[in-house]
Amino acid sequence: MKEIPTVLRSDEILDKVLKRASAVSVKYAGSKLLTEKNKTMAKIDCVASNINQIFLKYEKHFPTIEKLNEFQKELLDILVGCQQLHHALGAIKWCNQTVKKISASMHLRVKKAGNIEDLEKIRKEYYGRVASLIKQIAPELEFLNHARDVILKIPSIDMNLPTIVISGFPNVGKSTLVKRISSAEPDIAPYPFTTKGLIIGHAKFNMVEYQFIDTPGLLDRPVEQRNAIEKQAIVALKHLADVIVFLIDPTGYSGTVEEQEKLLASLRREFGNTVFIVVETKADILRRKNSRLKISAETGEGIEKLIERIREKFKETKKYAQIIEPQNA
Ligand SMILES: Nc1nc2c(ncn2[C@@H]2O[C@H](COP(=O)(O)OP(=O)(O)OP(=O)(O)O)[C@@H](O)[C@H]2O)c(=O)[nH]1
Ligand SMILES: [Mg+2]
Repeated sequence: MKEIPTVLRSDEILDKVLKRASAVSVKYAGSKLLTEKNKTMAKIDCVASNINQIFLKYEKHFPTIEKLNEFQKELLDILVGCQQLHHALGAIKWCNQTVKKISASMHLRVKKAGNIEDLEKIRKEYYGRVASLIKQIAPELEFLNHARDVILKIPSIDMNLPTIVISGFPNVGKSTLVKRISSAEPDIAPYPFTTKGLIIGHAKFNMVEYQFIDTPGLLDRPVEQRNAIEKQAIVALKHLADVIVFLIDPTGYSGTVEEQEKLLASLRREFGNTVFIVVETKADILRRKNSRLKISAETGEGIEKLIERIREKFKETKKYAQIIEPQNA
């Protein structure tokens, strides 16, 4: 998603616009009263136009929810909440319009003012009303700044590339595999739930670029019990995966094989139309006797075969037909 400017706090906005307004000066207009009237109006305009500028920038740079694809929408909803985002953007729009209306009505009062004291009163009243409006949306501004930080961390995903999503229980070695196979640089650690978001890497095999997605580990539990971290993995499986590589760690370091098999079965039910490759990992520690592909992401054993399998299996996907595989692939 695109660049978003830092969202200022309400006190920062007030500071900024009032400082600018205090620096406003006008030419002598023939009388002191007229000059002061022009100055007051210029200050009001300065505050209103600076607020407008700041808020329009936010409105423009935050993603428009309706324009996002299903993956982005669902991910944004998990990470920040689409409704809250919509509400916060609505609040700044409302604030901006209200400032404009107040400014226009103050203009009329300035025109009618009969002396300099009245002008001073009008200016103070205007600043007070603007300040209370901006303070009123302080929670929304804070929320937007938090949303900005989250949105900027969302990796950019090319929906047209062949996409392989790596899934499995926590700690089975998903990140180690994605790091070995692609350009991604995920954190790897000997404990579960190290990966907390989606991490993208790329790799080219036979001139075709593939996109690999490292996901947070999943436990075998119903959707309603899944936390926001796990839900991101589900969104990737649902919207991005052409091929799902499901890792099973047979060593017992990542939960029992039975639990992992149950998760696999439930994902197969949920994503029945997606091609699965089931791989047993950590083969350098334990190699069971079965027909599944065995790899060690640690030593590199079996990785070439896995790449072969991914390329083969990708040919079974809908996206394959849309992508021109070189004749010699
Ligand atoms: N011996 C051995 N250790 C491995 C292998 N793959 C990963 N590990 C180790 O297993 C631990 C977990 O690896 P990660 O790649 O972080 O596992 P993950 O599945 O991404 O874990 P989460 O992000 O927490 O879900 C680390 O200590 C890795 O070094 C492997 O093939 N062999
Ligand atoms: Mg990981």
